[in-house]
Amino acid sequence: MSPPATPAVRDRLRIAIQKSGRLSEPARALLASAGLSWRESRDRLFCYGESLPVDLLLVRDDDIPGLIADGVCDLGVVGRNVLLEQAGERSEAGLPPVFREWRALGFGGCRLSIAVPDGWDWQGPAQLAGKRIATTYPNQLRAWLRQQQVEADIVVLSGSVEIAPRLGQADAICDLVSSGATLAANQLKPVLDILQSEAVLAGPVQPFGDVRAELADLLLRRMDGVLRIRDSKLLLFQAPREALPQVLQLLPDAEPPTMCPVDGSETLALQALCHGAMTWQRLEDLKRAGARGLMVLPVERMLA
Ligand code: PRT
Ligand code: ZN
Repeated sequence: MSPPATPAVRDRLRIAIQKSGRLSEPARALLASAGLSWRESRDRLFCYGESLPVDLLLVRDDDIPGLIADGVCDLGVVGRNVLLEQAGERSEAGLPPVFREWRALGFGGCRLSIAVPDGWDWQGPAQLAGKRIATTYPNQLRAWLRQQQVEADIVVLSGSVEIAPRLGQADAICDLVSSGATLAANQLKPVLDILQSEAVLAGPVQPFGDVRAELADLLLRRMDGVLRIRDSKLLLFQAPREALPQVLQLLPDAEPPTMCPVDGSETLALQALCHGAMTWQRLEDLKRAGARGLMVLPVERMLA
């Protein structure tokens, strides 16, 4: 099915996600774990929601804020870096804000960083005065330079920013970094992060005034449930009552555990929802503290 030509479909919610790229699979997985399923269309630009009246639009990530601004879609999954850049562009043009971050989603993490040639002896932002900085994020860079009261030339590129210093187009760059391997391969080093980014759920500044408000609420509640327990595990074990203080000390990230005595003895059976990583090291420490029969179970859903 193709999207209707007119933007207003007011009884269904439309979410834009990246068609292909770093955020597309995790975005789909998150929405699917919130209970959404779709009928895929042949052109794969529009997926009709089957389990709920929530449809997907598959687009380039850069188009998502504009689609929300134009009312073509209601929500979108996009990098904070893209959202803020386009918000900055609107603000520079004197336009009012129309989209904003609704939720951080915990994947697609990266930093928007200033990077300089390896040979620079970095002293601080003042060193960028009068220099040329290449970026695809001119609005965020401009705002940051203004904040630092540094005047520099912004060289706007559409890609391959990391080779600009080698090509003599710029002295430094401002680009996304995750592992840092790309910078290292280009004899650059990150010296400052101007933004911590990750994928976010973006939506309009104004709340929906129709049935989409309820759909968005439902979706948010389910997504919050999924996000809250993303790294959580259910830990089951037994422990003698007197070992409890030492054992619980090793579970600072756990919700208050459920406990019950085993056959009226001084041994307790416990179950605790733990939010941090349950490594082998941790299990061995728990065993040393007196826990027995430790079992780590995955948690799929939680409704508080
Ligand atoms: O086709 P479309 O326009 O939809 O995709 P795209 O190519 O613009 O986006 P894509 O899929 O590359 O990135 C989508 C989003 O993923 C970005 O907007 C960020 O929010 C997030 N993200 C997370 C990243 C990175 N990590 C990342 N490392 N986006 C880009 N990079 C690039 C970076 O620009 C640099 O070239 O990876 C390189 C650096 O990686 P490291 O690991 O070598 O440091
Ligand atoms: Zn893009």
